[in-house]
Amino acid sequence: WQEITDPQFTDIEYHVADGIAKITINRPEVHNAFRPETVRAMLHAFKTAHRDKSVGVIILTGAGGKAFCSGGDQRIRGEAGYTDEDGNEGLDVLELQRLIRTIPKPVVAMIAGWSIGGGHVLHLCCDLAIAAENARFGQTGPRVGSFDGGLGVALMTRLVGQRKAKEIWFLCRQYDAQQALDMGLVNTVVPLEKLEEETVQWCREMLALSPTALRLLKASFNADTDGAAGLQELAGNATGLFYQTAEGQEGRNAYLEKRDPDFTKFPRIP
Ligand code: 1HA
Repeated sequence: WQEITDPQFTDIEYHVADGIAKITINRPEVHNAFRPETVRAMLHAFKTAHRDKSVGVIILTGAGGKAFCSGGDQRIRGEAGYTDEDGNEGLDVLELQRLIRTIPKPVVAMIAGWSIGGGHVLHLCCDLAIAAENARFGQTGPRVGSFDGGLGVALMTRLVGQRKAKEIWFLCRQYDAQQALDMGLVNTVVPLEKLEEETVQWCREMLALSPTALRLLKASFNADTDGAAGLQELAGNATGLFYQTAEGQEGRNAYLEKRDPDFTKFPRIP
C-alpha cells in the first residue's frame, strides 16, 4: 500500500495499491467512533477515490483489528448534535452514506471487530462486506437516544427482511459474524489474519471485470431502492454513455457549427 497524505485526512488514513483505494477510520481508542472532522475527512477521501481514474474499487475499514466503526462519538454529542473542535454542531454522516452509495465504483466494507450504531449503517451502505471472525454487529440507537430511520432502516430491511430488521433495531442486540452471514448482512467470514488478503482478492476479481458494467449495475441496484434519486443516477449514466456516441456528438457539433442537426443517419434500433 502507498499512503497518500493530505491535511484534510484528519482521523483517517488513505492508501492506494493496484487500482484499490483503502480508507481507514483511525480512532482505535474509541473503536473508530466518528466525530464531525472524521466524517469530513471521509467525504474528502471518497471524493478523491471517485475522481482518481486509476482507482476501480474502494475499501472502507477501521484501524486496530478491534473495530470497524462504533458510530457517532458520544463524548462530543451536544444538545442538538455532534460538535466539532470549533464548537459547531453537525455531522455530515447522512451525506457520507449517500456518497458511498452513489460513487460509481464498488465499495467494500472490511470489518474486524465492532460494527455498531452509525458505524453499522455505514457498513450497510457499502456494496459488499467481508467480515473477520471477530466481527460483531448491531444497532444501539434506542439505547443511547438515537435512531437512523433513513438508510439505516431502508437498507437493513432490504438486506435482512423486516422481521429481522425490527429485531435488530428494537432490541439492540449484538450479532456475531456467523449470525451476520446467516442473515445476509455480510458476504463472507474469514479468520482475522486473512481479512485483508480475502478482501483484496474480491477487489481484484472486480477490477478484472468491465468497469462500465459494474458502474451501471451499481446504479441499477440503487435505482431499485432510491426512487427518483436512484433513477437520476441511472439516467445520468445513460447520458454519460450517450455523450460517447456519434449520435450524441452530432447534436453538440451541430450546435457549435450553427447548423441544423442531422440525425437521419442514426438507426432507430428495434
Ligand atoms: O444513530 C446515529 C445517527 C442517526 C441519524 C443520523 C446520524 C447519526 C449518526 C450517528 C449515530 C450513532 O452512531 S448512535 C450510536 C452511537 N454508538 C454507540 O452507541 C456505540 C457505543 N459503544 C459501545 O456500545 C461499546 O463501546 C461497544 C459495544 C462498541 C464495544 O464495547 P467494549 O468492547 O466493551 O468496549 P468499550 O470499553 O465500551 O469501548 C472502548 C473505549 O471506546 C471506551 O473508552 P474508555 O472507557 O476506555 O475511555 C468507550 O467509551 C469508547 N467508545 C466506544 N464506542 C464509542 C466510544 N466512545 C465514544 N463514542 C462511541 N461511539
